[in-house]
Amino acid sequence: MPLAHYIGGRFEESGVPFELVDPADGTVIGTVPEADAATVDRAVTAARAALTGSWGACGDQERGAMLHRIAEGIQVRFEEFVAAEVADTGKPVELARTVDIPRAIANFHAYADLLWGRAEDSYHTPTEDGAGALNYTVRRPLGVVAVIAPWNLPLLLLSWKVAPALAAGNAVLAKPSELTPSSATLLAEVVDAAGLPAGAFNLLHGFGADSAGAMLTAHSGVDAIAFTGESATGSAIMRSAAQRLAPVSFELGGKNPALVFADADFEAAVAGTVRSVFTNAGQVCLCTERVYVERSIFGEFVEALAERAKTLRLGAPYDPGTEMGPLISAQHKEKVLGYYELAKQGGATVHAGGGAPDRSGFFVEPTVLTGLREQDRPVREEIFGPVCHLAPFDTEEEALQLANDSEYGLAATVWTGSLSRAHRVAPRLQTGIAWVNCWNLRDLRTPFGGVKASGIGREGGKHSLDFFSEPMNVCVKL
Ligand code: NAD
Ligand code: 6OD
Repeated sequence: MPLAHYIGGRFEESGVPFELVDPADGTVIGTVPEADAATVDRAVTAARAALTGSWGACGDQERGAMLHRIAEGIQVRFEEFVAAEVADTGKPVELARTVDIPRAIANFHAYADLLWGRAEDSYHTPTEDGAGALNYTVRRPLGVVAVIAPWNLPLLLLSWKVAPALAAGNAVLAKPSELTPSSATLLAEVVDAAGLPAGAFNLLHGFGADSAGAMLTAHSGVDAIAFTGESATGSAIMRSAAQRLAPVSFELGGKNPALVFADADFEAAVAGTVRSVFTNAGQVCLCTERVYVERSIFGEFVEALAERAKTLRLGAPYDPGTEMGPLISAQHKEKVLGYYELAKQGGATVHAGGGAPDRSGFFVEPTVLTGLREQDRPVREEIFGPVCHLAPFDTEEEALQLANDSEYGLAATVWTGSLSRAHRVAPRLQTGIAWVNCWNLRDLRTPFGGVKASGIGREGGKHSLDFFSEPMNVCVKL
């Protein structure tokens, strides 16, 4: 099926088409229709109708069953989803097979299951006549919610919000990134086959500013917005939502630090840092871009990391042995290379990489830098590429001060052999997530999100269900 919007249970291709490009070789691989204002309006109307129709009448059990069917539907078409994700992103096929698509499946199963574990407060309240009153909480969906997702983990991050939004009984308007529309379109087919009532899930393609994204966030028929993407986009969306006081949940950018103490398992810290810097070509919001290493092992650590970076095999997604793929677009490649240049001009020592290989596609080299000052832009700003800057520290206090000196606060990683240090340091990190001796180890029930410019609110487990629903107090005089 060609790429299409999915509105009120129907696929449609309205709107001016734009081109979809394969990042691995720069060729055009398809066209995508850009939703216009009338199309967005139709989708909002369809979603509102679903809330007052059969979707609104579904109980937890029915919605849970539908979510499980969606998960099973993705599983059945697993390789199609893998191929879609690989075509749009150029990522190594193994990454899509082991992370992106399994996690999307897990997201739907997890929120279907979580519906059953949900409990609400109830209180017996004393009254003067001695009979008392019963207070209890009812949770209701927010209504029509817009889910706007980025391109780096397309289906994983879209389903991370769509699954809890549907579980809580909302009608969803999903907009994937303009760069990665394919897996979301397959998801619409799976949702359709899973028998969700028309309008419960709708899909719109298009760009952000001055396009479908901005139209959704400004639409008076959209009751809430869940967004993952750049912090600057979050600000624009918040301004738009503020006009009508619509609630927002934001998962935004990061400039994540790793702290490597001399008492850490050296090999594990190097291997873990390689993963946390270079996975998905550094295009994961949780990737490490700043590495602080205790001075006594600094030189040895830099050398080990650079050695590994130099041997990472860049390649096409289906080439056996490919460890790192391209960046998402020519524009993003230009941005990342701009930071490499800025670092060199700023006096950085380049221990690995620093440029782009001579091949088609949007590849850049895995890059390891030292020697910049903390206030230099490549150390302060999110690059979102396969690059990190390392600096030494002398004390635990200094390590914490360096890690926390950032406008961002998404995730941090601590490598240490001391249990006491781990518990001392982790809670003092100004981030939403701290990993100790691991990276990106996820339990879907845990709170996920960032502080400072890295986000607003928490998602994950009951936190997502809390965002996507509103508690109401009922007080009954007995
Ligand atoms: P982006 O902000 O450019 O775009 C994300 C989505 O928002 C896309 O669908 C885009 O079309 C839409 N959009 C853009 N401008 C908009 C506007 N004015 N109004 C409404 N919608 C708009 O982000 P990106 O480049 O796709 O993704 C990379 C960024 O996302 C990085 O900063 C990364 O750190 C962040 N990210 C954060 C998390 C997290 O969980 N914290 C996860 C993944 C990515
Ligand atoms: O694992 C997740 O649930 C999650 N939200 C990951 C975000 C990755 C950012 O690129």
